[in-house]
Amino acid sequence: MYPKSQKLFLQAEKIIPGGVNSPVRAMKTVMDQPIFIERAKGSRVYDVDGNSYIDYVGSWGPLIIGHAHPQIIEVIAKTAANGTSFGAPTALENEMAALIVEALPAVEMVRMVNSGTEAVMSALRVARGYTGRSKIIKFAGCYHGHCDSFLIKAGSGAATLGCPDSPGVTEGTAGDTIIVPYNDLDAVKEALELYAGTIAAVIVEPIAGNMGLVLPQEGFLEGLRDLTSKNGVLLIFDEVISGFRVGYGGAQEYYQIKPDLTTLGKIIGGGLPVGAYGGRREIMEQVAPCGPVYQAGTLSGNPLAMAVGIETLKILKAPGFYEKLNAKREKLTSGLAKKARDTGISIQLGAVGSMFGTFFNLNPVKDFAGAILSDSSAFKIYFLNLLKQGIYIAPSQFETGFVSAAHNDEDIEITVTAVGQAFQAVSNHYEQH
Ligand code: KE4
Repeated sequence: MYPKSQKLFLQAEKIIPGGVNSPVRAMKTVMDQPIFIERAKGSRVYDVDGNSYIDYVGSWGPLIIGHAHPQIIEVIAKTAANGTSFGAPTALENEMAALIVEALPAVEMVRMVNSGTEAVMSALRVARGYTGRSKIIKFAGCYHGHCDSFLIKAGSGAATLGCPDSPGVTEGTAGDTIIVPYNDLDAVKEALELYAGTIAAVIVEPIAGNMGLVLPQEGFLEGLRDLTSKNGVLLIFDEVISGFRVGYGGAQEYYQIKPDLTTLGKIIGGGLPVGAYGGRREIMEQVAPCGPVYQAGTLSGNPLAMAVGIETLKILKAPGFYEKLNAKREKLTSGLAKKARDTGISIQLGAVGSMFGTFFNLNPVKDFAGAILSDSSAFKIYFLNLLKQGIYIAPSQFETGFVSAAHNDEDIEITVTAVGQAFQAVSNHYEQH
């Protein structure tokens, strides 16, 4: 099935750790070797062996308008013709900053960086600099990039590979990170009391997309906002996934909560390397050269990423964009739910905006402890069966699926049919064992 991918992987393994430039791409828990993608267009990706797939990974979220969108290709060519990076301010950065500030209710000032990790790492430093406090509360199963302070009970690739706590993170660093279960306000309250006066911030994925898809329970986010305000602790919404995904105003508009700081990535770069962090003016004015908290980057706000991000946001801003996109996802997930009922498979199906997730689990999943009880062998059968049918979902139970504007009715119908067969394969597996 994948001889050319296999050959490329053997070469890659010799000179790139694990043969990949990001662990979760290794597909380690579901395949002997990853598939190498050659190209993509619209809702489809094509591997080096000529196989075509309807894509629900979307490069882990950025490709909300689909692959190789004509307007994106055009703006890259036009911008590149004027040079790729100057290390000096450009008008494009003003335009991107203005779009973000206008879109996100809680962001008065924003700094561009080059990845989600860099955005979160910088937001943490500002929070510590602004409050003069060291500790941070994060939620088990949430993933905030690979900065040391967050590689503790982390989700996504860290959870997939079973190393939610990474070697190389020092005791001192780990000691400043307090872990509590997602959706557990009592645990947050207890931690705030126990470490009163030492906590700089609580960071949360307002929609958890890195332990599979886990939605905030009624009152959870409001409770976080209330508890942090009462304790002089900053609330950081990590919207690297949810920003411009669940709506043009992200999760903070969707749930009507105003965090103190917001981190962004993925969609705002439209597939080019980008990240951003922003929030209340009095906090962001602490950032150098305006204030004393240092943060810098050679390629931060580079013209290509800005131009692609701006073009992407212009497309997202069009009236009716999200209604149309979310209706596609609704059609998909109602089809999946029906197939699960028809097959008698017990799945927990989560969905919000154009995000969706399936746990092979008898019980609703509200936190990481629940997510890891899901049946990973069933997920492997499901993933492989779908891949063979030309449907590409994230190769990990601890990720989220994304529908793009490029997915059409036929894609959704093909996918629902394929999922029915994949559920049947899982059901057959259960019957035989
Ligand atoms: P990056 O440094 O990978 O651009 O962003 C880190 C990050 C921060 N916050 C959230 C909520 C994130 O989901 C991420 C990165 N997401 C993963 C997939 N869920 C990236 C995929 C990968 O690691 O290859």
